[in-house]
Amino acid sequence: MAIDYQEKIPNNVDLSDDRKLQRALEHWQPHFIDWWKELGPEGFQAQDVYLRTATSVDAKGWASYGFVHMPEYRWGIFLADPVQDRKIGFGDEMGQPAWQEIPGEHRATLRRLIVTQGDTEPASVEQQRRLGLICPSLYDLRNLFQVNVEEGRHLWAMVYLLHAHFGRDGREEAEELLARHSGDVNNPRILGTFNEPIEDWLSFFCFTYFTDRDGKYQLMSLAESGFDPLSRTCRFMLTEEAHHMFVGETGLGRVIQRTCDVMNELKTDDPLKVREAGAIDLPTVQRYVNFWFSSAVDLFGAESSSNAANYFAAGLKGRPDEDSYEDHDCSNASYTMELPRQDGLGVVTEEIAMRNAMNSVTRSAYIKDCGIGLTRWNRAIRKAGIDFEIKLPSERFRRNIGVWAGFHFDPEGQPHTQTDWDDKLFDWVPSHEDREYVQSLMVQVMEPGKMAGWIAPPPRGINNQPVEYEYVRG
Ligand code: BYC
Repeated sequence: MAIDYQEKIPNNVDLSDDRKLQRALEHWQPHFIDWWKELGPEGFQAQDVYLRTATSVDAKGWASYGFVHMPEYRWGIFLADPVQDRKIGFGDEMGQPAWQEIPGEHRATLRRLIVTQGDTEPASVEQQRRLGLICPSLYDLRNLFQVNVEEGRHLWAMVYLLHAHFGRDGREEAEELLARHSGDVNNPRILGTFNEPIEDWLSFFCFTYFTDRDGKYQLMSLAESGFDPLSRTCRFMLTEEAHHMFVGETGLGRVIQRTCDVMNELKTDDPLKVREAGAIDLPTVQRYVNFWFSSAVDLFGAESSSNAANYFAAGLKGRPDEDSYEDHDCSNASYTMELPRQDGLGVVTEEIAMRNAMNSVTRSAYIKDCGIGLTRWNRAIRKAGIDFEIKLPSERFRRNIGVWAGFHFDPEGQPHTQTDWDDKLFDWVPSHEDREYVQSLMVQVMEPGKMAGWIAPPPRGINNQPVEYEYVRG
């Protein structure tokens, strides 16, 4: 379906046929624009940015690039094309036709899931809003803004579902999505990670690598939903998530490459000497990885969760790639879960019902996927002849949600006493000095093709443009 970009709200959902819904969304739109201007990217609202705009849901619709002022980026609502006669693929109602309208008994649960998903999108824009002022290059600046405008559209997608299917409570929830703010003590964002400040680009790259990958896994789970409009929205959003993770993986890869180059130039593996030369030493990169990975691992919820069991039983939220499993009912299956011994100084196992273990199943798939980038970075480190390996910490490390919360397990998964933990924590996560050092490197570079000294240039530009292209103008 072609999308009319002259409409106030470009969309592929026949909005003009539903005047009430159109009016409700047109009422929300100025609130969104005000929020974007106030809490979106600082300092670049009037610049021309070389952005990719999705003009349709097929592969061809992804090829549209052009210069846009961010507040005028078209926030089209998109649903992936419907699958004919789609059926619910798991749980107690498996094989029944997917719902086009929400069954009354699932209304509150679906609303909660959609609101939780929707809340993360503006949260991440708020977290990243000052990064433009300290960008390492125009190429990176443009990538940041591409990520930001797409999060804006993901918010629109969730708001569309709330307005279209939840009546007055949906409209109220949509307003709340703009009222909660990342890090606000009185009205914070719903999930922990989305209240963590992102004040430097190393954190941004870790966030897009680890947190956006949680986005991928949660969207894959919701794409399995028996509520078809949610499934179609998430399928479309997933196409954008890949670029965000690319920004994270290549960003961290370029930081590591630059560090290796400096280490080889200076023939040193002394972190202090690396810092004196203005690069980010590898142990500091590891501590940032530890911080953001452990925060992201919490986003999957508790290891054993009756919420997750209910979502699965009801057909609301499946497992990523549900088709790849043989058993889509799981009511007779079990899962062996690790948990801390009562004194916190050991690990025991327990059999739990598989339906209750769905968060653990998804988390394990996520952790495996996280490993792929590390393999690439470690290959580059080895190729540079340097003896260092970036590792994923244990999923027991620094948890605030689930069975490991309140205990003290180190990145290797070994238990510690509170005193031990307090002594060693800043060997494992960035200390105040680490953050200050990284912050000291964050100086804005706006000359086309030029890179800050702590990051290697990318191998190629965007959309066949050269690296030295002027991606942000004006
Ligand atoms: N922080 O039974 P449990 C993305 C709450 S990222 C704070 O274990 P459940 C993106 C939980 O809400 C993807 N609270 O939870 C990435 C529940 O509260 P209520 C976002 C937490 O329901 C980058 C209570 O603890 N999408 O798209 O099985 C940039 C009991 O927990 C946390 C979704 O998350 C936490 N980390 O699973 C931009 C999908 N974890 O309800 C975007 C929708 C849990 O008792 N959300 N709690 O008040 C869900 O599917 C589930 O809510 C969760 C939790 C997976 C988050």
